[in-house]
Amino acid sequence: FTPRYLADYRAAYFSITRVDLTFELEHQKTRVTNQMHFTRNKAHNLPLVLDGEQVTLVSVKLDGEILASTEYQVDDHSLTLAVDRDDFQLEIVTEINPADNTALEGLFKSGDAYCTQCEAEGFRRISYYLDRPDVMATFTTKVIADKRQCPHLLSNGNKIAAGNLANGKHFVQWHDPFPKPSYLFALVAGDFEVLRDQYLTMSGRDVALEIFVDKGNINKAHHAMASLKRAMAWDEQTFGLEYDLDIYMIVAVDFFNMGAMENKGLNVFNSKYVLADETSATDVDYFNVEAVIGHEYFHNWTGNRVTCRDWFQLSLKEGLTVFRDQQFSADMHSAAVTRIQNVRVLRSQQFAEDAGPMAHPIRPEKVIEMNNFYTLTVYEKGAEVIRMLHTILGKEKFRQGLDLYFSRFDGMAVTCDDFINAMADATGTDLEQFKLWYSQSGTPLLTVSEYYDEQNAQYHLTIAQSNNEQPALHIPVGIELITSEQQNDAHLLALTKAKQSWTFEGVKEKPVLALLTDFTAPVKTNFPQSDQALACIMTRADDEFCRWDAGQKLLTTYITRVMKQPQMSLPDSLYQVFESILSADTAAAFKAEQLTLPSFNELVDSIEAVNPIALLDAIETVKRSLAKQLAPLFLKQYQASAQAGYSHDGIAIGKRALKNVCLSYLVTLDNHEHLLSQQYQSANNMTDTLAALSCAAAYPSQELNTLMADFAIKWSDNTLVMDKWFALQASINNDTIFDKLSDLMAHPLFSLKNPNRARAVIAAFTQNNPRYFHCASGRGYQFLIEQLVLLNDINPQVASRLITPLIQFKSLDAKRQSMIKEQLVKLQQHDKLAKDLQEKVDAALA
Ligand code: B3K
Ligand code: ZN
Repeated sequence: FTPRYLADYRAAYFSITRVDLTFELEHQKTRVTNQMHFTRNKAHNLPLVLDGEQVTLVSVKLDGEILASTEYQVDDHSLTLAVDRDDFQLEIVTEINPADNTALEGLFKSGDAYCTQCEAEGFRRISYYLDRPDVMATFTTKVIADKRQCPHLLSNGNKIAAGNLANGKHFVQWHDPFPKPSYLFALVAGDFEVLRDQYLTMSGRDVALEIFVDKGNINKAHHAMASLKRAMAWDEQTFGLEYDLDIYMIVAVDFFNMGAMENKGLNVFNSKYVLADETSATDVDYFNVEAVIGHEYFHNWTGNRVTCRDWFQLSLKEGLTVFRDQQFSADMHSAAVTRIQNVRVLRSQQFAEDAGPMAHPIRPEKVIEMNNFYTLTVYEKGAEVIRMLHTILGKEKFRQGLDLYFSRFDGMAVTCDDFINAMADATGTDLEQFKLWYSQSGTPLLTVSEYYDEQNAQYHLTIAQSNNEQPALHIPVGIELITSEQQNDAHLLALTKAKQSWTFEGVKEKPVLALLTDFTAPVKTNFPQSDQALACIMTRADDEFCRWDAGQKLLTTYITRVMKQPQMSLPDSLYQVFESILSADTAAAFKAEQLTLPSFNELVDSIEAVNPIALLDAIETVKRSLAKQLAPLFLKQYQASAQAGYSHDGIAIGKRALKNVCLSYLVTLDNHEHLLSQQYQSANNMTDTLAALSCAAAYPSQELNTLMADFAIKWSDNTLVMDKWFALQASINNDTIFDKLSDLMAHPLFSLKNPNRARAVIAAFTQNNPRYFHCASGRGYQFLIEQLVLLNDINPQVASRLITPLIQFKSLDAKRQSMIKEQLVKLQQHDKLAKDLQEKVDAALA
């Protein structure tokens, strides 16, 4: 497989201005008639080369004349045609097979419904096309299907015609007036229930809102609808951005490779991010539905109206849109808790990616399979880069920059540099050094040292940055100096050199430094602080992120020490810190975050030659010691957080989170299992039910199988809840797990063809069951490889996501590294390995 390079970008030799599509939908033989209007770009005499994969070519017409098969060439991935006209019409008819499309790219079936996924390069599996984001055309789409099977026929834009046809068929025709790349094309056909509503935009236009769900699910779509309306209002208020078509549709499907897709006017969603009601969805599910609905909606401006010139620029739309959805969530909920959760994701997953074999800058330079680059780096680190701009420029100037960006580039396909230049020009800021964030991979390390000069009342601070010898970045560093003064002294430092010092005058005593307020930059820090200093930050910093982070730092220190010295006892000061957290009068949601120990994934990366089992034992020991020492307090807090009825406001959600963290401590102690069955039996919502079951899976007892069986009977006909059941089963923490996994894979409700189900077992095992994934026999690694071999042939994109924990082995002990490599070599030799997995395995073994 040959890589593509950013440096090789060339503008397209032809443009497509208008596309007229007709789909005659049939289960195994769908016919696609694609009329395209082409113009030649500048003078050249190169042939037209269209992308096409896994399509059967039926016919080609040039300006109405049918072409003989000698007049063009077709291979596995393209159709080449020499044309001497500057302006011409091409009609290409292809046949495709949606029923057998298990890769879920292009046109496929989710149950009985037809749907599409074209990003990044799926349109070429529908028809021959210039399948690249800088080719933008207006689309008219006619969908023809059986009226009984598919009463709803949907595509992008506005409905312009509909009618009945012979043989029980009907058609609907759609027109999207906004020029768009093929990756934003969508078609859906099926039998759905529709939740309808409307939204009055800030300029007074009425927009019809429609959410399509499987029959029987309409009552689970209300939260999604309310979230959509909140997102629309938020984008108007925050960025002055209004929706532009007369209708906005969302379709929920069960078979989907990722979360959702922002197709113009017709979002297709994994049903997991649409459906929610209080009995079947957890608080986290509710949060995620709102966040993903927001994210896809925000793409209408950041992604659709202004799109990417080429796929290397993916972060242009994804980093910016993730930043926007994070801000939206922060405004709808606790800003501090939302930020803490963003940072946990970065530290537990993005940092590992950036240190692993697939590390890449947020604007990658070399790609083999584009789908491999929808990464935590492009999305989450990309969002951090936008956040740093927001921090450096401030809210108002950031808005001015964004306004200029839209007025300059509306309707265009542009680059990350175009974006930064607009921000620089609008605000008169030099962002040349800042641009380096787009071309460097790896997580910078800040090494901090301080010196207090009592005589001169001066505080000296020195920060050095390093990241694999790469040039210095512009890093905004928020700090607070805490002294006995009433007010803490807050600053935003601009770290632009490899090493830089600051002097603060009039500091009457040695301050305690709270570093990286609100986590102003996606960096690691090397700044050892005493337990006392950390305790001081935990109670006295104004910045809530720093208060939380100081606690995590303290815990990390002790977990790593216990790992090296399992017999050591924890100091009283640590217990005291926890005691004061538990007894403090802080918001429940924040307290729950403070009580949550740093996870295995957050820690594993920073320890060299780590034995994962020893690390897990250390986390467990610290947790159990805290639970033992403070049992009465945990129990009191647990009981005090119980709620009589169910409600879904922030306070209630926070209380549930706090209660369930306390539960997770209490169950580490002997004779507390009864709490689990009690909570399971009395729960009136999925959050509490699932919390009880997860604890039961983490500390399996006799009771576990009874609870799991009861749960399965109750929910057997709810797909999304059964995914939770499969995930719980895969995370059972005892050595029956490998038999369990075989049983799960053989379960009548299991299928590797359904990505949610495949992830529910495989990712749940590798992520939530690290003790057995990393078990010394290597069986965990072997299990994953066996599944990947099967998935490679079914759905390479899903396979490629699931391999992640196997390629990030750098910090593991030598024995495990060699077991993993041995498995990877086996996979590498598998014939017909899709390029998705090939790219990653080759990188890991390089
Ligand atoms: N843009 C899509 C992701 C497409 C992934 C293609 N493999 C969803 C999103 O980021 O909003
Ligand atoms: Zn996105």
